[in-house]
Amino acid sequence: MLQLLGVRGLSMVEISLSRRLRRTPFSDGVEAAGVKGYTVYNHMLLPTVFRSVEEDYRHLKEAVQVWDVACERQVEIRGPDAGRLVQMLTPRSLTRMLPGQCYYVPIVDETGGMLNDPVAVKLAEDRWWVSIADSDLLYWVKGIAYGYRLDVLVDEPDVSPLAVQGPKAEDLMCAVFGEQIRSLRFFRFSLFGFAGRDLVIARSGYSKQGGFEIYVEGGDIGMPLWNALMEAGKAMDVRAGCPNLIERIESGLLSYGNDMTDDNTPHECGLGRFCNTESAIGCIGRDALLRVAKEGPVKQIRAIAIDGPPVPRCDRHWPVLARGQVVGRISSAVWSPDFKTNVAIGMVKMTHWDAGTAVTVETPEGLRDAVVQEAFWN
Ligand code: THG
Repeated sequence: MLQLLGVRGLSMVEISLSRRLRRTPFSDGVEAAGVKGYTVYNHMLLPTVFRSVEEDYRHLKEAVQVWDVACERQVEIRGPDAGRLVQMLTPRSLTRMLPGQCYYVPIVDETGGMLNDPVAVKLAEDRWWVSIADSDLLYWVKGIAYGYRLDVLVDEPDVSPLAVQGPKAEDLMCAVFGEQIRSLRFFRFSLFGFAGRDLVIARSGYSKQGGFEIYVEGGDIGMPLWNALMEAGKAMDVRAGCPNLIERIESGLLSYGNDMTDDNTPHECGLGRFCNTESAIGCIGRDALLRVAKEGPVKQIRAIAIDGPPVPRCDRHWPVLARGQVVGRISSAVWSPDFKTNVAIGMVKMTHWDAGTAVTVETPEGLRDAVVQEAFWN
């Protein structure tokens, strides 16, 4: 029986809810909207599907969605040593970063291994939010603050991101927050009023359809804001949505824990463009990364097109083969209705990472021909 499950897989299982699996300030709205699937992210509920992954995808690319991404928890760092501490975490140089800016920052340990890939939000010289992916970064940051006797406070504040994504996102945001929204630049934030409170709003988000992220400070205004967006967006066909597996693979957005772990350097992840290791003085993984960056990685994340009909759910690595030898592994894969092929993200050895290289992918449903791509599909 166990073997049968292993072979055929479970199509549906129930996640048992408890206090350990945290709800969000928007969970009531998500449930009322008919959420059909959840995953767990930072010990919190993250919706994965409303109507179907394909219907959600089509709607995201044509209209506007409101996403409960409260699971993108904030590690707040404040105090005189805040800037110094954030630079200790990342090989991306922060010396030119100003308050009002957001940076996508690889976070590395002393070996150069990726611990997280958050968005850093610089609120002030002495106050930062690190908007984390799915790993318990808080404890690493607290440990460094304590171990180095830094003059900072590190905690997880009551701040829950709500994303508004899709081609009509700007119109919807204007209806709720005013025309000033339009002048917000990519990866910049400003303060906007709602219910008598000032909220950080950035032009950013985990899709390439355009949009914003509202850092909702105070869970009590979560549902009032959710309802205001749903009401204002009626004429734009606004719907509850969530990070979409198809769209994020097409867009080349990486998923920590899926596409990379602490076994990978930023360079292996193709995040070398977010590293200025030479000038990132103080970064804990600096020496290790200077060494690996000099040689260059021997394997790297690539976009890969997998031939044939829709692949099954990818919930484990699928070997990538060439002449019968393992030359890599697929970590994310799904059928793309727009590209009419299976789009995938995988780690491939340098001998086989050139665009156009033909490989074979060992899926749970058999071998498939596949081709390494020049870039992602966007
Ligand atoms: N927004 C916020 N927090 C987050 C995410 C987010 N925390 C978890 C997770 N997502 C972190 N991972 C990513 C991955 C990619 C991007 C943002 C967060 C991203 N990348 C763009 C790219 O790669 O093209 C832009 C990067 C840039 O140009 O600086 O946006 O989505 N708050």
